[in-house]
Amino acid sequence: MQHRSAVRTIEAFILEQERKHPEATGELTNLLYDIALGTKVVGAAIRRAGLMDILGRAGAVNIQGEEQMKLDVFANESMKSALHQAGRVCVMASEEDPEPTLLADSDGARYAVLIDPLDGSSNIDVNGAVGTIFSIYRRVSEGKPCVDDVLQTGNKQVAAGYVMYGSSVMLVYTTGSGVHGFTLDPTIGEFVLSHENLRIPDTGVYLSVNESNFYRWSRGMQLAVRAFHGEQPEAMKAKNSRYIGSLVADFHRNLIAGGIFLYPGDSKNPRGKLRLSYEANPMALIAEQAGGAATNGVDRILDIQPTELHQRTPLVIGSKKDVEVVTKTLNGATS
Ligand code: FDP
Repeated sequence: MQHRSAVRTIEAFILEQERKHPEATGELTNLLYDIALGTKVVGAAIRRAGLMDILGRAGAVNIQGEEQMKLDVFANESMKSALHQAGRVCVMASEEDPEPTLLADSDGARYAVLIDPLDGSSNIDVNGAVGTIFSIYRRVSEGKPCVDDVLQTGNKQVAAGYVMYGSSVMLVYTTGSGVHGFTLDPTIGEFVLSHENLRIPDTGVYLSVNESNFYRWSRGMQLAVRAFHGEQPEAMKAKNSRYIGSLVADFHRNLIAGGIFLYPGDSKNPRGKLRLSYEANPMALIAEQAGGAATNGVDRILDIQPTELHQRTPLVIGSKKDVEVVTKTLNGATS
């Protein structure tokens, strides 16, 4: 008699998926599991952060010129060590490090990983939701791993995901066949399948954007946001504004309930704020796999060739029809 457990752990689920691909070696499964383990360590530290002295700034300034916080450093080190141990990853790039880190150069190290170890870090001091984002590529280098391994277009990602440290800890990932969500059960310390095959509604109810930049946006972007405010109620119902200021948390809400997240370029920062390779690309793959869309306003995010590791990009991501409203409005405003 076949026994079916009510609880499906992330490990069991990934193995189940892998069995559908007889050619799979299990390496990717193990790598996803390494990442899940790293995020459990980060999540545990975040839960204790208010009690331990790790909330304050570490004093260092990261490559983006932002003050690095102690938790940023901790999260970066924890993820690196989780990825280093098993020798599956040849090179890792992180928001916190100016250059990619070489982890292994053996033939067994077939993957390159990019991470934003602690996204939304300005939320830490106020006990707000933060996240970890990851993106996995197949190594392209022969011989010594190099920067090309982490400078691939998003459409080459073999897997991508994020962990949100919120009221509960959730891991959401895709390997290119749907998007699945797991919630950490703290009593057993396992990520348990809670959201199988997530689909984002075609039209969303939420608008997530930092409106303090409104007067620095292009005319087209201002028009699109006014449309979402319900300026023409006969054409579009007004959306609810929700902005946490943490890409993972804002995106996650919109993925579940439907909505659009915008971080456009503006007169001060023409390329916006978010990073293409370890923020926009992984989220774009998840959005598309869930039936949504992601662009920089003109081009599909996943088709943009990165030229430098910490490159920024404007980001318009979420429910498909809402993303179309922005691209059409931007197009109309320039034509
Ligand atoms: P943070 O700087 O706090 O790490 O990745 C950058 C990011 O957060 C995103 O998570 C978030 O969506 C955005 O910046 C918030 O930027 P603003 O404060 O400019 O709105």
